[in-house]
Amino acid sequence: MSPPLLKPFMSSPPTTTRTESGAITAYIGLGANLDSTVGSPRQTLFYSAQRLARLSEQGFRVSRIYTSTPKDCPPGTPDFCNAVAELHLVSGMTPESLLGELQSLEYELGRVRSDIPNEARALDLDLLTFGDMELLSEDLVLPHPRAHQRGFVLAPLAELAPDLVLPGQVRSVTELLKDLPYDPLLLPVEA
Ligand code: PH2
Ligand code: MG
Ligand code: MG
Repeated sequence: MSPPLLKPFMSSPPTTTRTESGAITAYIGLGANLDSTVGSPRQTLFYSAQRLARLSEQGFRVSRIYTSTPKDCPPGTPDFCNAVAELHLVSGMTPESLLGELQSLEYELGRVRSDIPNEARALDLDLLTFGDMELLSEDLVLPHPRAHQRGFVLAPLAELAPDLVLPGQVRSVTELLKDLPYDPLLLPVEA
């Protein structure tokens, strides 16, 4: 019998800074502009936040829900609801495993993948940051490559972490937000 094949050498995975308690903080962007299996975009974001809270092992925060004008979307795209959630991960969760969780939840709530870029969707869950990790792989780019240019990400993110400097940026999310073009729709939804 030939000896078992040796596993190919794997370089150690990228590490990221943990908070004092040992947790990694991840921010997730939530977006919806079609009804899902649980209801309207607002109901979908509310429900999704509750589901995301289960993945967070040390506290959980979510921003208010904002309305926002569709950015880089096909003509006629409905307005969006957006929010950002903050998770603290202590176990062996990796960016890839977290991404898998986000994609399963999108699918469960009725997300249908299409080839049309930025088509209307029941739920979009984007991994914005995973600690201070910078990653460029086929499946995942960290931080999210357009997070720093998008008001619908920065406004809810600034509620949770106004002084956060996204990896690779020099200005805080609050400073970045100030310089973006005005979006009259970008407002928190009344409770
Ligand atoms: N998501 C996109 C593209 N454009 N525009 C708004 N306002 N909100 C989004 O969540 C959004 C978008 C791609 O995922
Ligand atoms: Mg997105
Ligand atoms: Mg997405």
